[in-house]
Amino acid sequence: MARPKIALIGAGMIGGTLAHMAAMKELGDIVLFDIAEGIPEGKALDIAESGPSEGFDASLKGTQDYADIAGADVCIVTAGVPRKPGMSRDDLLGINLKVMKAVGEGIKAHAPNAFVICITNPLDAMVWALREFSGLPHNMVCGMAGVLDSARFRHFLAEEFGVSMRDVTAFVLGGHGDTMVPLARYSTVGGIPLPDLVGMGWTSQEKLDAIVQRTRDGGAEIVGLLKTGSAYYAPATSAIEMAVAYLKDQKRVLPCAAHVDGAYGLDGLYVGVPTVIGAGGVERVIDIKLDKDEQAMFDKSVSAVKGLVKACKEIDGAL
Ligand code: TXD
Repeated sequence: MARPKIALIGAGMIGGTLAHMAAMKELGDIVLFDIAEGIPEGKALDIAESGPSEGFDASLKGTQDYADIAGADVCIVTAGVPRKPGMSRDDLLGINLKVMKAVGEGIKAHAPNAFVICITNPLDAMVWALREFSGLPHNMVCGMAGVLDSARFRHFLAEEFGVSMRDVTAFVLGGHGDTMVPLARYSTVGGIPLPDLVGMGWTSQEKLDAIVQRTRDGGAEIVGLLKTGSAYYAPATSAIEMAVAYLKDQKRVLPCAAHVDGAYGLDGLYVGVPTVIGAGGVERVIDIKLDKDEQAMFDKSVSAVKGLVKACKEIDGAL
């Protein structure tokens, strides 16, 4: 049986890390696409040259030609530009919307059967735009944010409790960014919900609130430290986890930006929700019951995402 084909659109910091991880895990043959000449070719060659020491069998190719992604099983999209000083949110939105148009059309023409994971920011709006431009079925296009946000939450909780992060589960809903909704009562240590752990004296409500806030600010914390870019190791790992769930039909329960139509009272909006990911792509959206406070936070997040989508529609009349 031929190896799966993984197309990485964007060969920057996350794209390069994705290629390295996918090769090390032998997920399949890898095509790195970028408009920047030499970058995808150089990264592909450099990673391929780590193969003999690492002992993986995977071919890597760098390209500027969408024809090379033909027949890809998975496409992970990181293409875009970051926000620079003096650039407004709408400036960024306009530029990355054009990028999504080019990428969406490339996928539509060459890899219409792929499972597509979008990472480009602003995430919830870009995944929506990518779906519109590619025309792929909604269940085959999703966005990576929740896995990363909940991984950050789990890491902070494991540190606070002095336990293995493997035994910490966490739930994060809503849009990626300031309005994300970490759900304490659905987050557990060995099955014990966080509010119970507060009651048991494992931590205080104040400390838990501070961890929730640190999770919301997780991306900014890394940007503040790196100064020249944003996080890439954990974002890449998170997307790989989703790609593996699809390729191996794992039926993993993972939070991601999925098309929600019916659940949560929404009629067709991409936003972060718990899902089941398997060979059918996003196979199911899990519609959990929210309490009043959680619902209020989720509503705020939903209206922020709706605002971004509306701004996209105003920028590109075709949408
Ligand atoms: O949780 C999340 N979703 C995120 C999102 C977490 C961290 C970072 N997140 C976003 O991912 C970030 O705000 C960016 O929008 C993307 C990619 O981050 P990365 O750090 O990899 O950005 P780079 O290094 O700037 O890489 C972007 C590449 C760069 O090589 C450009 O030349 C390329 O995208 N690019 C394109 N490739 C193909 N086609 C087009 N049109 C194009 N335009 C730029």
